[in-house]
Amino acid sequence: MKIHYQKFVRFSQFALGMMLCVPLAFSCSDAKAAAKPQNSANYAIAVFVPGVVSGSPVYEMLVAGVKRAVDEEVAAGKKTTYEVIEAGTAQAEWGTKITSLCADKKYNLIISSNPSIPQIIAPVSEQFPDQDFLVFDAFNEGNSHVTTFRYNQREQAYISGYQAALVSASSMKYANKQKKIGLIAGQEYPAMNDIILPAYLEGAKAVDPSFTVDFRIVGNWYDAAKGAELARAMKAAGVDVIMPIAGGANQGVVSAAKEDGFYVAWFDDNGYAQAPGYVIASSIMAQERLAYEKTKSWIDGTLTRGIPSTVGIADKYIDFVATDPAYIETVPQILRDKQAALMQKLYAGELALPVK
Ligand code: RBF
Repeated sequence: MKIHYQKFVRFSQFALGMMLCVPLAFSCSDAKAAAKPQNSANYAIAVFVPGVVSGSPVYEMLVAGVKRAVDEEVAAGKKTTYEVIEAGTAQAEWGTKITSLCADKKYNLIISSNPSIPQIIAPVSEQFPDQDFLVFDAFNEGNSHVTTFRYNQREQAYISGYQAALVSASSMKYANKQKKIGLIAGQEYPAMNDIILPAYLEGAKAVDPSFTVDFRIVGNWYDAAKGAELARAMKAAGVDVIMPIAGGANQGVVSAAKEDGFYVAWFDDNGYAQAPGYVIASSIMAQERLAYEKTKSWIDGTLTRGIPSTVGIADKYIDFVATDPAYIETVPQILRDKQAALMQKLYAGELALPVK
């Protein structure tokens, strides 16, 4: 009985799959064929957020970029849609959630972001070989349905470390004599341990080779109380500038900075408004622009699929925000000039910081 039932279920799933799949496949290829000359395709896009959007600059920018691309399609009269699916903080569930998204067969494209995603979608992509994925802040080779873009985070973290060290070594109000800066991460992962942390130290050492980094882990991407607790302990241990890369937990670091008096080097987007007078750097990745551009090129059929790309300072996908009034007010001219000189060297290619 049971076997029959399972067989029946399997058959019905298959039959249902075929019923859903065949028209979808046809409508999809029809749409794609017509996409270029008539620009008339309608697509359904899922934005799979591995975590929660609010409080995480990378995810806020991701959603904003896709939204801008889809809004333009809609304004041009197309029925392209996007849906944001927050996978939540239980990382063990992300694989199952992505699988069921594919099984829904509702989405022509699944967009996501973070370095762990390619590994999670590898088995899913085998199961659903026609499903297209576009993943930012990630690297993957050898799958024509998985297109990745990563940022040169050696550049991004180097300019932060350089600025953090300039401020720490200065006579600014909250700077002390110790050559110690901090980094608080949500969790450890290869891009953090092998690229961001070493480059942050590398940038600091370019100011003074005696700099060290106090590196601590929240253990998740949401616990602001833990973020504040770590930041306070670091400040007590002589750290005067902290770079938080911990999603929602960043807010704890910001409030500890205001209460205990230390500086914050913000990462990923413009963070000067988080705590004017305390935020001394904003080392940004142009994830909103990249997500917008690549969603658009996927829609119009011009995206080179299956190829990993790395973007950085040369094309302004990595940059330092030096024009914000809160930056100009907080950081003395002499330090801003030094940061600007570093950026000039990077823009001009006189200093090259490639990622392997
Ligand atoms: N960054 C966030 O801002 N919020 C997150 O919830 C978040 N979750 C992550 C989960 C994993 C498994 C990994 C590997 C990274 C995560 N990141 C998160 C970090 C993000 O991808 C990126 O490295 C940092 O934002 C620095 O650019």
